Amino acid sequence: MTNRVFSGAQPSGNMHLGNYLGAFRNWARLQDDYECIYCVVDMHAITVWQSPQDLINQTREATAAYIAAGVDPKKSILFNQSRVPGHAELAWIFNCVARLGWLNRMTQFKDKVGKNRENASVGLYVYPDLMAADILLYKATHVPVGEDQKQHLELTRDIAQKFNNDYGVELFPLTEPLILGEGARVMSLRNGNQKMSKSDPSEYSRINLNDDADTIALKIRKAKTDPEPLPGKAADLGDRAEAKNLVGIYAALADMSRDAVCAEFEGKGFGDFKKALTDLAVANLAPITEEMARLEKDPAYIDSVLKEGGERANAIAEPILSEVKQVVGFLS
Ligand code: AQP
Repeated sequence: MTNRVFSGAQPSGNMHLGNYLGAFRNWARLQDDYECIYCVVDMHAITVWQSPQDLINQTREATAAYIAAGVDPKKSILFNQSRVPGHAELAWIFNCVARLGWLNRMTQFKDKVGKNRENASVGLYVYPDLMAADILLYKATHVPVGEDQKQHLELTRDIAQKFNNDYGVELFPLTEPLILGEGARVMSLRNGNQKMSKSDPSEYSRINLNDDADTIALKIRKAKTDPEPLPGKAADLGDRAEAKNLVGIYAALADMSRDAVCAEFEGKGFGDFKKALTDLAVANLAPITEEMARLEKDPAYIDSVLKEGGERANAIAEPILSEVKQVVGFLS
């Protein structure tokens, strides 16, 4: 079987450092070893309200972020989800395979809706079924995911297994997670126990991929820390959540281990460390920000990338979906 990677991000605005270190940068690195399909998951984005014009702009912004981070639309397939109808069709079949009890256990849904469950969209609740369809529509063998998406990937495997068992086939693979590098989970700059997120109302919680150098410097300067100096070993950071997060970000940006970062800054306070982190973040992000701005000035190019990617994705998806429909017993 081809080693095929599928991954995606929602075009819900504010692409940030967590998306870059936890996803986009890794996607670019996988292109030499896997056949890669990268999707801007606009159908997932509308599980919470998006104004149509914002959705269009954010879809282009997400595409620009993927390319600026190194995803090559010639090498990989890059498209927006709604272009390939198979995602919705397979998701419906999976809605009939997944059990309510499985979805009730999804922690991301609970975290996102909080006490407002009755008012959440049904789409948000069945989001993991659509994610399973995204992956299995291409029989992807590997999915690079942040820690936060591990539970959804397990559900994808459960759905694949139940489908195969129910129909007595070996149609879907049991997709493996690829959790890569030090950037697996970037936390909020305001609260080291919460992940950095597009939807956090505080701009100071995240570094956006379109922040300029001064904004990055300001956000890092304001990042929550503690008065203790850095220890020589990462394990001795103990439960200092914010300190751990900044050390983790430094390690990911410099491609070093957390231990190596601690060894370099042992005994120094956060004043010095934050200056070094700012220089490193600006050096890494400035070329990406610049490339995103250049690409966003050329929406016709972005749209042509998505169109061509959609055609290539559809060519893989169609025969797989036909096979599924035949197995299920749909006449065509
Ligand atoms: N903080 C993070 N650290 C590491 N990886 C992260 N990812 C997101 N946040 C972090 C990874 O980025 C990819 C795309 O994520 P997404 O945009 O589809 O959805 P999300 O995980 O729900 O991201 P946000 O920022 O938290 O969005 P909102 O606020 O809209 O829910 C995924 O691979 C994800 O792991």
